[in-house]
This record gives sequence, C-alpha cells and structure tokens, in this order.
Amino acid sequence: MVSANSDWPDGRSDTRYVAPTVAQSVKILVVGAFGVGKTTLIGSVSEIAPLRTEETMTSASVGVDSLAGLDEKSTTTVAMDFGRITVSSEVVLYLFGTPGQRRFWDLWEGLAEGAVGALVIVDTRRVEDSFEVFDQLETRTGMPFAVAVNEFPDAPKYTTEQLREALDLLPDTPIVLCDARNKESSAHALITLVEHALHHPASQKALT
Ligand SMILES: Nc1nc2c(ncn2[C@@H]2O[C@H](COP(=O)(O)OP(=O)(O)OP(=O)(O)O)[C@@H](O)[C@H]2O)c(=O)[nH]1
Ligand SMILES: [Mg+2]
Repeated sequence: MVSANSDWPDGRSDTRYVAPTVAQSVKILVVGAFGVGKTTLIGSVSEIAPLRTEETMTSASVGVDSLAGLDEKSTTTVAMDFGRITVSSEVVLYLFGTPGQRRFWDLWEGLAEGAVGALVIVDTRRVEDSFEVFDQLETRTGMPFAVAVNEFPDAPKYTTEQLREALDLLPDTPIVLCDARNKESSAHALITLVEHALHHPASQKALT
C-alpha cells in the first residue's frame, strides 16, 4: 500500500528524502491526450510537492486545444510533471508526466529514457484523442503500458471489455478505472502498471 517513509530509524515521516530501506527506484511515465488528468494524478499521489510546468492557456490556444468538458481548466503542462511515491519499504516510483499536445511530443523521447513503463490516462468523453497517444507510445518507446480511465462525472460509462475493444488493446494490457484526484485510486493504477511492467522483458534493462 501507499506509505510515507515510516522506516526511518527514528520513526520520522519526513517525505523529503527516500527511506534508507529503499533498494529499487522505478521510473514511470504518465502519458495521455490533452486534459485527461496527468498533472492531477501526479499531484494527488506524490509524497513530495510535485514539480509542475503549467502555463496559463491564452486565446492563442482557442481552436487548437479543445476545452470541451474541461470547464475548470485554465493551464496546461508545457514541459513535464514530476512526482515521487514510495509504494513499499523497498520500492520508490519516480513519476514523469508528459505534456498532452502533439506539438510537445518531441519531449517524450528524453522523458521515456530508463522508464519501465507508462500509465496511459484516458477520458472516455474523448476516446479518439487517445489513439495517437498509443501510436506515439508504441512507435517511440515500445515500453509496456497500462490504461487508467479517469472517470469524469459526465463521462459515458463503458465496461473494461468495451474499452479494450475500442482502444484495440492486447488481452494482457491492464485497464483500471480511476479518479485522478484521489490518492488511493491513482496509486492503485500505478501499482497495476508496475506489476504488469515488471513481468515484461523490455523493462529488465531499466531495472538493473
Ligand atoms: N471531475 C474531475 N475533474 C478532473 C479529474 N481529473 C482532472 N480533472 C480536472 O480536469 C482538468 C484537466 O486536468 P489536468 O490534470 O490539468 O490534465 P492534464 O492531462 O495534465 O492536461 P495537459 O497537461 O494540459 O495535457 C483540470 O481542471 C482538473 O481539475 C477527475 O478525475 N474528475
Ligand atoms: Mg498536465
């Protein structure tokens, strides 16, 4: 389960530092189309103040970045998000969030280096926006991934099998429903990804 760093010898719960028992650090990429909740998920789950590179959206993005269904959204990630979560006394995850828009996708290659896998966040109101994200992930990185469906209140509900078909996912690709604003829910999605990625041959290099 999610834990603060309770393993310090003096019982401190100072989350600024990684606990001395941690033997494995795992880099994870958090990807997804514009406005699906990447920054929100990293912010809800991170035990350190997340690093964000948010910029206010201006009239220049009108007609370029669709805000349909995103009434409260006024900023967008222009470089990356960064957060950290200790998932057991021995394992810490470092989370790197990518920007959503295609014009920033050249950043993916650098961010993906050394990552064991990616969590792909999907908004079911705009499933089609995710297709090019999957293409990008497969062609640029080839890394294993899991899908987290961020359930916005007004989003249509689908079963995981319907989503698997719509997104054309392999039978072993995990799909979880999540609320990116909720720490436990976001942690569950990340742990699902890690369990999947650790069994994938492509991840072994990133773990040595
Ligand atoms: N209702 C609801 N709103 C959410 C949820 N997740 C995110 N939001 C809101 O949706 C908007 C988009 O979230 P962000 O976290 O900025 O999305 P993003 O994927 O980082 O966006 P970009 O970096 O611009 O691509 C914000 O206004 C969030 O407050 C959710 O689970 N439910
Ligand atoms: Mg963002």
